[in-house]
Amino acid sequence: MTRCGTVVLAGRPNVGKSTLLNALVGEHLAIVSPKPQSTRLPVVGLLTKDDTQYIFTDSPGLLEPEYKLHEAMRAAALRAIDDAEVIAYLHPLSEYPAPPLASLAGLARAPRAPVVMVYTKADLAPAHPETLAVSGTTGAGLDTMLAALRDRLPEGPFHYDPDELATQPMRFFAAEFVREAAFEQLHEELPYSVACEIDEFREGAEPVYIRAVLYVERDSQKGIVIGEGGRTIKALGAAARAKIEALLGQRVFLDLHVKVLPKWRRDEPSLKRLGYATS
Ligand SMILES: Nc1nc2c(ncn2[C@@H]2O[C@H](COP(=O)(O)OP(=O)(O)OP(=O)(O)O)[C@@H](O)[C@H]2O)c(=O)[nH]1
Ligand SMILES: [Mg+2]
Repeated sequence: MTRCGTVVLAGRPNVGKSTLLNALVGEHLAIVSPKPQSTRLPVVGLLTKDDTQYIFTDSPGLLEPEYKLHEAMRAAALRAIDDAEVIAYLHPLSEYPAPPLASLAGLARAPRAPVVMVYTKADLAPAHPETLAVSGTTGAGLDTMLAALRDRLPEGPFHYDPDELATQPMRFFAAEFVREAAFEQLHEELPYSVACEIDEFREGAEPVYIRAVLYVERDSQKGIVIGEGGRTIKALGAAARAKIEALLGQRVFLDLHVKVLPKWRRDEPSLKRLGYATS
């Protein structure tokens, strides 16, 4: 009998959830950044290995909301935890031991699904006996983690073709990779004011034509994102295009524009339009 089920990767911001999703799936699906709070929406990655299909969900980091976007991120993370059949609770090994997930997440009671404690960034800290520790960077511990998860997954048929890696549309990843490039190329708080919307995605064309709008919150930010003579937006677009091409496996023309959507992080209709639903 095969096994198949959903596993959420949950934990504080910056503990390495997205890096681990990518390492498990073997593809760069989820955006990664040294800056915390880079993931805003869950990203699903599939791994089919032997008799087991793992449906992983990378979730936004659990945090204390300071504005509406944070509330949407927290709601999305809690929903992903609620929906999962197994919860992989991630915490850096250097900060052993982890607080209980329920207290970290501010849950009224322990979550319904079984929790597997996974210590991350094992390459940065000395080993602890009896702990499951992994490194998304080196790949250490991944097989042990998969075996522990497998034991807790329900028996049942696969939900997806074993060759599939992702479930979300390419335009979702395109918008995410523009954001990842923004996290890499823009400084300090600016990446947090960046959102991306894909206006057009013409797949029949060669190269694939993608028209994207990068939103910031203020006019002054727009100037910085564009840069002197358009230098910054050009570099950002080139980096984003390379990421999209790598996943799509096709050449891409990325038509990237910068616009201001005033205070979108605190504005419910703007959040909704950008796909960050709060409820
Ligand atoms: N050395 C080392 N660094 C890691 C490892 N996993 C993640 N990192 C780094 O830690 C930082 C955060 O990684 P992410 O994968 O973006 O963390 P996250 O938990 O998804 O963060 P949010 O989405 O912001 O909540 C990045 O700079 C990663 O390169 C690891 O196993 N070893
Ligand atoms: Mg992340």
